[in-house]
Amino acid sequence: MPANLTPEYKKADEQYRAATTDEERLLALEEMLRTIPKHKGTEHMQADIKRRISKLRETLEGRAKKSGGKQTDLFHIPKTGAGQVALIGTPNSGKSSILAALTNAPVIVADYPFSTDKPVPGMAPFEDIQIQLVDTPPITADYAAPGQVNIYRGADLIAVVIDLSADVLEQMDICLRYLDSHRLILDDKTPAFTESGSPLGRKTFVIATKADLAPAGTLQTLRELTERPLKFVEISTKTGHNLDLLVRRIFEMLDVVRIYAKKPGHEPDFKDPFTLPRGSTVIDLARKIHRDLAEQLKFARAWGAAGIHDGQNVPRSHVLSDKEIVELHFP
Ligand SMILES: Nc1nc2c(ncn2[C@@H]2O[C@H](COP(=O)(O)OP(=O)(O)O)[C@@H](O)[C@H]2O)c(=O)[nH]1
Ligand SMILES: [Mg+2]
Repeated sequence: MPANLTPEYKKADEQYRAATTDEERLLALEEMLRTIPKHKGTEHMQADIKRRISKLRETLEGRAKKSGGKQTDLFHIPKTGAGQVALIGTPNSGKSSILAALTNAPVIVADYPFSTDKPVPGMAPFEDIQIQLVDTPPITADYAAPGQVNIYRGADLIAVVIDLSADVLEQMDICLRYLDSHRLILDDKTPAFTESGSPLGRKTFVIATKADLAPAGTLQTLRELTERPLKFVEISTKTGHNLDLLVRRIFEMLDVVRIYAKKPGHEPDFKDPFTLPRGSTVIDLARKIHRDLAEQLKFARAWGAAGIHDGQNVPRSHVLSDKEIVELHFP
């Protein structure tokens, strides 16, 4: 290797060697391409990385076609609801108990380690929407199921589950190391996207659980000694402490808006709101509701948005706010 390679490049190169799936290999290669010093001396290497990237892309696309779009990967959980939150934690940290407390998912809660061997999704209700939580196999300092990283790559939000009655610093270290080694933590040190636009990190927060068993001051110590600017929510699934707050915080972190669609001449549909990323506009909503018709949208009216009168006409570029009612008019 030429001596002038940067630490970032070397890190990406290590990630490439440590990768366990082709998706991860692709991400690492893209990162290598992004970080390699661009000069004459590395031209061969750049060309080689590009060649490997296009070969991997072909393999992955071929695989996707073969499976007819159907997902056969055990570690891919199709998204439903307003957002997907994947849990991560060491054995017995209390992950399955969180799903058992908030969803109807058939999880096994047990006081022996490794009782969860594949991801299990469940839906947690929040007001008038559902949020998808995914229980996962535990990770340890030197083991995670091969392919498990795909759960986290596919999720909107990652929840690090820490058992407040056990060694909190060790658990935190194991989880953050794992997420870091896969470049899954979103902070100002990690770029959000690879050169070709694949998102790298995921928003991450901490569920500090078993508060009923925690020695006083444990959460405080954990907060102070965690060098990342992570949000913490303290709960107990045993007593129900802060379970409602947890779901609310998750909703806030998902950063989506709920929109009640209304057909002209009808009442709004309050039962089944559409959810879109905050910042979405009227035309984004139209695309979500009527993929083929969206571009023909004539006009829209909105109720309950800041700065407009109820029922006022709004342009395609109107930015939607949470709980707004929108009526779309097509020719
Ligand atoms: N006291 C108490 N025990 C809990 C709590 N959450 C989980 N547990 C217990 O911790 C053990 C491991 O929980 P489990 O959810 O299976 O952990 P997982 O391995 O991370 O899925 C079980 O015996 C649970 O009953 C809690 O909030 N308080
Ligand atoms: Mg479990």
